[in-house]
Amino acid sequence: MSDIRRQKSEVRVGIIGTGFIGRVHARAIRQAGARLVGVAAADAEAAAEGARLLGADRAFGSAEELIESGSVDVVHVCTPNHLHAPLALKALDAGLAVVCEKPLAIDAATATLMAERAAETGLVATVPFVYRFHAMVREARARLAEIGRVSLIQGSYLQDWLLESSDSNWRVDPALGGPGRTVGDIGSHWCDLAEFVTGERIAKVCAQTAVVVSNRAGARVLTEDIATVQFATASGALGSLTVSQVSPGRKNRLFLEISGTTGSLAFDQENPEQLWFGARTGSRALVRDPLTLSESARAYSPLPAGHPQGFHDCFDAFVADTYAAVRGEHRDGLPTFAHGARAAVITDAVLESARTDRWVTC
Ligand code: SOE
Repeated sequence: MSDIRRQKSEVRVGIIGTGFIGRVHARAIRQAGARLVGVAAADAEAAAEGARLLGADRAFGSAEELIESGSVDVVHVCTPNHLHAPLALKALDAGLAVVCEKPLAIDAATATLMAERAAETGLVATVPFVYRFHAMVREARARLAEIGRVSLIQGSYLQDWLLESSDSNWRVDPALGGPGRTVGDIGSHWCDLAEFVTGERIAKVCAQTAVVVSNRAGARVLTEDIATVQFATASGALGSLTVSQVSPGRKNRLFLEISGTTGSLAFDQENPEQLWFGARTGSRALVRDPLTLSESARAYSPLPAGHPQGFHDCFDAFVADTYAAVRGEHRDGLPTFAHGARAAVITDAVLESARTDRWVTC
């Protein structure tokens, strides 16, 4: 029996990887009242620096050492993509709960295997599809019935941090990031959110991808900077998604709009305090206000109206819900490895469609 089932009071956590997102995880871990026992990184020196920066009790010489130490109950895998699967599987095999960054794996088959392994072990295994934790996303989900039958789901996720040829990152290298980039890195968030809010299932996709900046840091770029996807859901709704990491001025603009037969809902991640409710007459912007939100959204609205919440709050709520699940409590809308695998299946379908120039089912 893992320590976590014996020791309910304090969740002991290790982080593997100390980049930008590792720091966000560390903050959320502390916020959830858990203990950040240790950090592992690419090497012992980076781990020592990471432990200092993240405020962990200690540094581990390697990820394996951390996983096998017997001193943690939960491992957060915050490494480049190619290490997600081996490390998450090792942690599950060691009886540990796992939080693994997205994309869960660099291909759908591996991600599916990870979801199956997590289900077999019964351990909590989650993926930070954190935009689910915006209060106004929960509000959209709660109000879905008010817009009638969903006919159209569309939107985009646009960034510009890879606009210049001098912009580079491990995600661009297929050996570390996987054969795709923009679709798995940010398109996965959008697809997860679209399916989460609507309850629809994207059933087939027809996509195009392109490399816009063909050389970065002296190397030829092989992974897509942009993609356009049209899709149909299992119930017959139509949709489209545009993703880009080279759209000047767009920093982290995830936009999702759902048209129903009687109303519309629209959410913009960069303006997360509002949800647009569209109607033939009387369209209005709903504001995040715990006094008027539906019950499911209120749970993710700790601050009063007019005190803006954002990305950190989403992350904090995601980690808090993960640890609640570790303690055996149910939390609605927790993104698990099954959702990570689902996003990986859609990602693979998009990349295959672009490659083969045909519709692909997912
Ligand atoms: C970079 O594109 C990135 O940090 C993604 O990896 C995250 O998942 C997204 O939330 C913000 O952008």
